[in-house]
Amino acid sequence: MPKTVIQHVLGRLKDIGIENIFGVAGDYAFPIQDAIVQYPGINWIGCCNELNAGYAADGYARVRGIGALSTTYGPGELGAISAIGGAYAENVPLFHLTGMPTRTAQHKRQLVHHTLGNGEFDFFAKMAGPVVSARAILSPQNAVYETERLIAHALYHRRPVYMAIPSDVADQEALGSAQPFEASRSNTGSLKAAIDAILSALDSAGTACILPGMLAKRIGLQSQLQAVVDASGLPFATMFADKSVLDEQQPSFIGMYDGRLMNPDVRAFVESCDQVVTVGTLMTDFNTGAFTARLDPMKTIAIKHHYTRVGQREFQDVEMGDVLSALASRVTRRDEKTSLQPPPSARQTTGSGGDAITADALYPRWANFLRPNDIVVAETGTASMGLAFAQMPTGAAFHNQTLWGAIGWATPAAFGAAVAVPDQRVVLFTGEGSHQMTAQEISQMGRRGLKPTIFVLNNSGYLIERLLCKDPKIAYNDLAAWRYSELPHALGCDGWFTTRVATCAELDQALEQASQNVSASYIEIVTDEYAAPPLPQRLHENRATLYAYAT
Ligand SMILES: Cc1ncc(C[n+]2csc(CCOP(=O)(O)OP(=O)(O)O)c2C)c(N)n1
Ligand SMILES: [Mg+2]
Repeated sequence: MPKTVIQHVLGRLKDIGIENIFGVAGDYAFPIQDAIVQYPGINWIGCCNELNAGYAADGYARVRGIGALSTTYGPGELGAISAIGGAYAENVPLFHLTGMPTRTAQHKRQLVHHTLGNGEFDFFAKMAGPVVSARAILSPQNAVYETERLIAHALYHRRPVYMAIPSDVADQEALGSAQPFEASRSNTGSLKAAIDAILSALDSAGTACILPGMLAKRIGLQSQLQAVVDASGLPFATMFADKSVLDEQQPSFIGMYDGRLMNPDVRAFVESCDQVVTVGTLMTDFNTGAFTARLDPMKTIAIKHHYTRVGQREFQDVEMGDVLSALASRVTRRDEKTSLQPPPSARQTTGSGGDAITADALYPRWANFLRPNDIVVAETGTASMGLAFAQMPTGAAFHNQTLWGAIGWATPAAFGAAVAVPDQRVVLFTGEGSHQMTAQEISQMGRRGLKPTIFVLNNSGYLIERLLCKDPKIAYNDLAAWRYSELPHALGCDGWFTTRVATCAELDQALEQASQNVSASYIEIVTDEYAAPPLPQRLHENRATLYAYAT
């Protein structure tokens, strides 16, 4: 049977691991979305709006390696564009499938709905351009070739791609042909030279350590990276965006490295090493303690996705996976001695009874609540800045949008993660200001019988902004006061455990109940307006030097 354009596209997406496509319906996308609903082994996952669909696909892809969303033309696709930008910044490969008006409507420059009314039809594909690695408008002739090209881009760059299909094209027979995408390989000579250079740098280093990076996780190289840690005996520290790339319960983990803002012992050790091996890290503001980290490039071995740098020498055409595998088999084991210990996993908690929930009371309790294999989704704001310094249990993954930092991401991303792995516990930590942006997506979790644990930190406003701006009490940091714990009920989340807690005793009871709960839990935690964990406090104290705008 000849395949239609959309059948071909979905077949290839399924081949590379896509089993769920998030989105919002629309008439120009009907042929795409009819096919998704009918396609064996692919599920349609409806979302409340396109931005949320983008975030949900992003959360799904962080867990499963790749994700997809489908939207309609114009207002539909533009709603998703901020989420696509986030996926680009954070190396999350997504397929954005959007429906377009028919080719005839385009040729006739018809005044059809969802256009700007000026007869132009390719504006929205152009607008997608800067936030994707590649884009295509399909025809029956180019569909097969363009699908392979977009797959190659998404996987080679680990970035989103955009595909628009005119509504008369989707059900036409796919006419062309193309070689299926093949994963890129290293140049053998360059690979050997890179490994020789790395080994020689390590052999002459008195002390060395590893900074594992999130890109290694996005490419699916965690076991190869772990093999390097095991074979080399090198300790590792982790930066914010890279948290939980490797298991934090192993003796090689020495703690979080955040420049001069946090953990001075970790900073002193990392920065004193003769060699630091970075694997897919990015030296962003939030990874480097607002650029207070000091790593000498001459003492850095940077293993990137498609090239490696050893001091000044750069080795092109060497794949991260090949470098890690070769390194694990050739590196000499050393027993790097550091006196550094990661924070204890079960932390002492403070506060009891009717005491208010301070940051000191809250963050250790949250850390103790986590268990092995949890999927933690932590929103931008004070909550993630506290939790990032809690040691994750074995197998637990910590997800945060550290570079893009769009508040509102975490709630739909937690939905996407829960769709990706319905049998694992997904725990969402969000500030209430962020939650207000995308809270309606919890209804999709309820609708699908998913069982997340959701903590909404209610500190009466945008606390992180209060701490960074000139006047903490300024009007733009205040919020409408919602009754958060009533949202699940209003949004159709039947059978959820919901509560609002304002004292330590209430919090302890809620945590206990949530940990026993076989259904979903939604806990609103009320704290003082200024209850902040150490990192945001440090940012506040140092804002005059760290942020020009705060002076
Ligand atoms: C989409 C988007 N809009 C605005 C911001 C700016 N911003 C960063 S953090 C923040 C406030 C977060 O408040 P909340 O979720 O209540 O967390 P808190 O810091 O109070 O714990 C805002 C508005 C942003 N990062 N992303
Ligand atoms: Mg808040």
